[in-house]
Amino acid sequence: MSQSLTQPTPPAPPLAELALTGDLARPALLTVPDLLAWPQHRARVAFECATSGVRHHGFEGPLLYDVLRDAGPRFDPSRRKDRLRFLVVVAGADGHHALLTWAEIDPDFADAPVLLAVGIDGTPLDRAGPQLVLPQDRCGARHISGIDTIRVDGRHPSRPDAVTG
Ligand SMILES: Nc1nc2c(c(=O)[nH]1)N[C@H]1C(S)=C(S)[C@@H](COP(=O)(O)O)O[C@H]1N2
Ligand SMILES: [Mo]
Repeated sequence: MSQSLTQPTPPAPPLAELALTGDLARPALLTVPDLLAWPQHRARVAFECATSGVRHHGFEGPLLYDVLRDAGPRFDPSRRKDRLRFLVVVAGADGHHALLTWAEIDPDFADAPVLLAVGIDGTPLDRAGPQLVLPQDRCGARHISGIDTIRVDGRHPSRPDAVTG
């Protein structure tokens, strides 16, 4: 008696997409495979979660700085003070989000080796979405997984009453 040997293969879930938005000359919609176009870095990190204790992971991916710089933040790159007014809002698809300052990742300032991970412990993040990796953080809360939006924001007036329109 013959039997069907092949089951229909369920369609693969779509690739996650990351939107780079805000005060950028070149906003972009990137997949995790797109992030392989930048130089790749590795980091072994340990961080503590308030609820589940210490975690150890190995990540690889481009520097957040390299990816955002290529999106063209709307500051004058030759003026260091101009860059100090920019924030980077990193958000997961579940709404968890954190703010970094541009100066935190800028080589002229704190130069933190923050990664936009394309893989965790050897597993690609193509469908889960990229993950923020801050090797210098003791706490795990900024290791945002499933990032779907990174917004660069340079609209910070020096005084609240200076806000216009
Ligand atoms: N998208 C998203 N990322 C997140 C969180 C979250 O709630 N949503 N929690 C953070 C916290 S509090 C910790 S400690 C780490 C936990 O990482 P792990 O799941 O690899 O242990 O993920 C971080 N990344
Ligand atoms: Mo946590």
